Amino acid sequence: MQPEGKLEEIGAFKTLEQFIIERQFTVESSTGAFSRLLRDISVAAKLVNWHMRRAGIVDVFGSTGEINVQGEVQAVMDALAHKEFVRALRRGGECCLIGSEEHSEAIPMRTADDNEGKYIVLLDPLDGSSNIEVNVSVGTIFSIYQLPEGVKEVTLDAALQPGILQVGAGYVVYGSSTILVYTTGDGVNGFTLDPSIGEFLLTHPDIRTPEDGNMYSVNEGNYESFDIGLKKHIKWMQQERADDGRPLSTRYIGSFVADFHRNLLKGGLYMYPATHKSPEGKLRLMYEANPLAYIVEQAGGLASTGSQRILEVKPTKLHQRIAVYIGSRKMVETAEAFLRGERDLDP
Ligand code: AHM
Ligand code: MG
Repeated sequence: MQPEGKLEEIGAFKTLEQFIIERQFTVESSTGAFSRLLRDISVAAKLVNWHMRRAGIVDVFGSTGEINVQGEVQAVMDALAHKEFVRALRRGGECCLIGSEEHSEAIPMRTADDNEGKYIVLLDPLDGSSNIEVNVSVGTIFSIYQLPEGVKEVTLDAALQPGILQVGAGYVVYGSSTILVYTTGDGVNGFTLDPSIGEFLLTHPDIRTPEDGNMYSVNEGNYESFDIGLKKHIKWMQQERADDGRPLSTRYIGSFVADFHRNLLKGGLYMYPATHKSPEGKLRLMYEANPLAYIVEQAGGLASTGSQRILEVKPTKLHQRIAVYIGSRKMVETAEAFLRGERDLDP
């Protein structure tokens, strides 16, 4: 039998659905469409979670044999996650256009007899999918825009908006537990999936990221590619000093969303600069960098290309790549100063 204390504990948490509805009532003109869109996203996340938890038992490892638009091998789970999100958003009817890492073109959702949906959803259905087979955390990242006023025909152009115009953004980490974190520009809140009742419960209200941290995340295998400012910055973080916490620790999972989540809660800096292999950076602006940039700023942190605020970059294509420096405010500022050549190693 469940001890009574435990039952009370579950009852004390607010569900994601309750939270969304409470927030909806604070917006006078709200029609509930946005709340329904968030619900659709959370349903898809639960379905992806369900697939993930059975990975290894049913055959969802390996590749589909397809090469995705990024020129990368598509994992079976990538394709499954993409399908679940598209299906949930289509069923829900609040979304007019989807842009997905797993699909070369934007996917129109409106049909002739249904002209309602006014939200654009851009997503990476399964970020870090190369980690699935080895039981390492992966995630979903999503970004939401409103269809601009007066736009009748919904094409990719409608989605090519800078990140500052996002009306919502979030991610899900399928890790030791499954957590959904999102913002609508009014703080950042995190909800842990309770598998016994199938509900996301508010476990991380009003997340604030530490303004400084002692962890940095970068693929140092690419060191030879880094420019001199970044090389110095990394060496500076590795210098041993008794008074300021250096050397810092390296933490790099290779799932952006999982590295980001840890750094958001603990304080830290994630960097994916341009490299010889990926001269524009590896991460995608529209569905990786922008949503996490919105969240980190809402939590008190910063997100930069190294020289510009990510949220102000005007996108030109759906799968655009960009260099990313994201995390605790002081750490991003220090990275930018090194990149500008204003900082140097300590003597
Ligand atoms: P993906 O969206 O195809 O999974 O690729 C993005 C991933 C990020 O999750 C991760 O941080 C990065 O690529 C890792 O790249 P690398 O192996 O070059 O360090
Ligand atoms: Mg990704």
